[in-house]
Amino acid sequence: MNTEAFVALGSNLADPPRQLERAREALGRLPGTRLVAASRSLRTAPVGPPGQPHYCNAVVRLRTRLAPFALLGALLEIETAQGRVRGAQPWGPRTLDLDLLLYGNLVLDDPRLTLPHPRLHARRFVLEPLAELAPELEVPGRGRVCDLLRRLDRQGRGRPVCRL
Ligand code: A4P
Ligand code: MG
Repeated sequence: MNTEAFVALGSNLADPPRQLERAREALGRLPGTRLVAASRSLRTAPVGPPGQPHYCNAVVRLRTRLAPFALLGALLEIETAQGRVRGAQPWGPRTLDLDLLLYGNLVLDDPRLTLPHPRLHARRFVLEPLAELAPELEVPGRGRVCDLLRRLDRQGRGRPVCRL
C-alpha cells in the first residue's frame, strides 16, 4: 500500500534553512518513500517560551509504503542525525523537529503517535505551508486546511509568517 503523508519541518538552531534542506534530502531517501512536493520555507515567530530565535518552517508531501510507526521512527532518526537534543523545556529551541501531520485518513490517539497531529489546526506555521501544497485537504475531525487557516485569521490568532 502506498499512503500519502504530510510532514512538518521546523528548526531554529544551527542554520535553520540548511537544516530543512538536509531534512528534505533525508526524507526523500527513506525506503519505500517518495517526496512528492515541498512547500517553500517560511521564517516564523517562535510560539512557546520567549527569547528563542525565529524558526524556519516548511511542509512536505510524501507517498510511502512505511507503516505509521515505522515512518515516525524514521523521522526521529533524522532528527537525531541532525543533532536534535530533547531538552527539559517544552517547545524550546531545536535543530530539527519533524512532526507527522497526517498519514492518509488515519486517526490515532496514542501518546507515541497522535494523528492528525494534535496542534496542526491551531498553528499558522504549519497551516500556511500545508495550504500551499493542499488547500482542499480534509483534516479528519477538523475540516479543510483552507477553512482552518481562515478561522485563525478571523480569530486574529497566530503571529505573522514571512517568506524567506
Ligand atoms: N508524537 C505524538 N504524535 C506525534 C506526531 N503526530 N508526530 C510524539 C510526531 N511526534 C508525535 O515529540 C514528543 C513526542 O511526541 C515524540 O516522541 C512522539 O512519539 P518532540 O518532537 O520531542 O516534542 P516537541 O516537538 O517539543 O513537541 P511537539 O508537541 O511536537 O511540539 P510542537 O507542537 O511541534 O511545537 N514555533 C514556530 N514558529 N515554529 C515551530 O516549528 N515548534 C514548536 C514545537 C514550538 N514553537 C514553534 C515551533
Ligand atoms: Mg515534534
